[in-house]
Parts: sequence; C-alpha cells; structure tokens
Amino acid sequence: MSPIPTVPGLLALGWDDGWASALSELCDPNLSPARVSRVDRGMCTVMTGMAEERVAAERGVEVAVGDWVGVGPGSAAGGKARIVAVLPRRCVFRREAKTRGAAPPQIVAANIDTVLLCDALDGGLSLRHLERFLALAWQSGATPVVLITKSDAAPAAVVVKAVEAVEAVANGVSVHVVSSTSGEGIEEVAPYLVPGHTVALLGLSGAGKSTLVNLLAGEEILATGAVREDGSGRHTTTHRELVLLPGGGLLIDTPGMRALSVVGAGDGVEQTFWDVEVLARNCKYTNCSHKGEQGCALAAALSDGRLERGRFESWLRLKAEPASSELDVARRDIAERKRRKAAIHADRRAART
Ligand SMILES: Nc1nc2c(ncn2[C@@H]2O[C@H](COP(=O)(O)OP(=O)(O)OP(=O)(O)O)[C@@H](O)[C@H]2O)c(=O)[nH]1
Ligand SMILES: [Mg+2]
Ligand SMILES: [Zn+2]
Repeated sequence: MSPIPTVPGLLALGWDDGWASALSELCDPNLSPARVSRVDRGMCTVMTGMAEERVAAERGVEVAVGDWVGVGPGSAAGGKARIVAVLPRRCVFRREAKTRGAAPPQIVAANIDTVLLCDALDGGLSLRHLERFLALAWQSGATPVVLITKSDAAPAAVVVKAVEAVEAVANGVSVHVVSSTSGEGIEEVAPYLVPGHTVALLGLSGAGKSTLVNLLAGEEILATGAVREDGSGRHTTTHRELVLLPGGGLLIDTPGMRALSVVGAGDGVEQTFWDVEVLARNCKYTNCSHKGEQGCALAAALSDGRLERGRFESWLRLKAEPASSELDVARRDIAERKRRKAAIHADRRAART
C-alpha cells in the first residue's frame, strides 16, 4: 500500500499516522482524507487541510461532525466527489434521539479529545444533569472538563459555592470558572486548545458555548443569543460545527441539549460515581440492591453523611438504565410491532373497500 501524502494542513486538523493507516486499509487509491466540520441539509462541509468543500455522502454512509472521511468519485454519475467511507471513530459522543421510540441514539460528535461541559452560573443545570453529562462524556472516550461559565453574573460567594458543589459530583474532573464577559479563567481553557486536539463544548442552551468559541477564536464566527426571561436558552446554535482556531486547536460547538439521556452509560457511570462504586464494594452481599438490605454499606454511608442522598439516587437511576444494545433491541421490537400492527390495519381497510 502506497503511503498517503500528508498535506501540512491536515495535521492541524488532527490527522496522524493512525488515521493514515485507517485510510490506507480501505485500499482505494482514489480516496483522499478530509474532516467533517458540519452536516446540514443532506450535505457535509469537509476540511481537506487546504480548502473547505461541500460534499454529499454516499447512500448508507452516516457522517457526524468530527469524523475523518475518505472522499472520492464514489458511484455517482459525473464523477462528483462524495464521502465514500467514514474512518473508524476513536470516540463517539451519543445522546438519546429527540423522539423516543425506534430512533437510534444520535451521534453528537466524533473523535473528540476533551469535552468541555459548560454549566452557566445563571442557568439551570442541576447537579443531577451534570452527572449525566459526565457519565456520557466518560463513556464516549473523551476526557470531560467542567466549565462554570458566566462567573461575572454572580457574587464571588455564589461562585465558590457552585465550585464546591460541582467538585463534589465531578470526582477529580478539572473544574474551571470562566467568564467570556470579564475574561476570567480564559487562560485556563487555552491549554486544552493545542494544535490537532479536538475539544467539544456541551451544555444547556444559553450556557455561553458559542460566545466562548468566538472569544477563543478572536472573532465573531458563530451567532450567539440572549437568554429568555425565564432563564431558558433560545437554542441559538442549531447545528454542530467544527471550527479551526487561528492559534491551533479545534473546537466543536453544539446546540444546547435539554432532554439528555445517558445511553448505555456502563463504564461512564462507574467513572463518574467511583466513590459510590467503591463504597458499594463493602456491602455484605455482592448482589446487594442497596434498598434496605442488611449490611448495606451505602445505607451506612447515607446515614453518617459520607454519601449524599441525591447522588446515591442518581447513581441508582443511571445504573438501572439498560445498556444501549439492550435499548436498541427493545426499540427494534417496538418498531417491528408497530409496523406489523399498521400492516394489519391496512389489510383490514383494503378488505373493507
Ligand atoms: N454575563 C455573561 N453573559 C454571557 C457570557 N457568555 C455568554 N453570555 C450571554 O449568554 C447568552 C447565551 O450565549 P450563547 O453563547 O449564545 O449560548 P450557547 O450556549 O451557545 O446557547 P445555544 O446556542 O442556544 O446552545 C448570550 O446573551 C450571551 O451574550 C458571560 O460570560 N457572562
Ligand atoms: Mg450556541
Ligand atoms: Zn448495598
């Protein structure tokens, strides 16, 4: 297999030997590498290291922002460039689809190194929500970091309290206090923005994600919007976008997420709740349900204050959620049953006419 010549610009997008060998394993000399920066209206914007192009994906090829793809002539008549293949993802951040039911989990972004979870001081991200975000982030394979945003909007004492509360659930995850308005803490975010490194911003609508991207980029590249009176955001950002910063580093801005659900959290839950997991190892029975059994170490920790009840309940809830594979199976069953029911109804209607 001939080596793929590397455009210097590709390295700035995160291209490395691993991606090069993944591409060469496709054994198609007509394919050139590109990174997906945006997916909308059935088209993708890809960055080739030299230019930005709008291309469509071949039928059946599912593309997400952050993906490395092989672009080539494909099967289309006229030889228009198309996304022919997605290189195997190193890391995938998924969320539950908006419409519950048969829809598979949506890919929010792929190949992220660091997830910056933005939690605005004037916003309503509960600690329980934060735990979910953290579990999702760990599960994706990326390293989560919490940014408490809009520090200028609250008195210093409130900021200190918020940091304490977040640190209590974030378990060793770095927590930074930032303000795009005053510039506080921005220098703490800069070290995550190294060339070739991909950082995704996640959080509720109105948390200040796009404002922060603009500040870090040094120009207004993204639209931002005021938060409504009731404190809820406006969903100003409507699509995910990968931005290459002038100083190096890649940022993925995402629309605010509300009905976020942990999809098959598995290891993610264990990492987020390792303190609870460690305590639970001391339960008398290995299959302890922690719901009043004799010798339950968690019951003891709850009563002497070592474990906070909200955190315990959050852990129980997340543990009870089925892994994505089971969810997928359950959903497929439901969809299949619905399809069969609809077919029977259609048959009956046809028989009546
Ligand atoms: N006081 C204060 N306001 C901020 C700060 N950062 C952002 N804002 C304001 O908060 C509002 C929402 O900011 P955005 O950057 O659009 O929020 P977002 O997280 O991108 O929101 P979505 O795109 O809807 O997910 C805007 O009115 C911003 O001006 C900050 O550090 N301090
Ligand atoms: Mg935004
Ligand atoms: Zn127990």
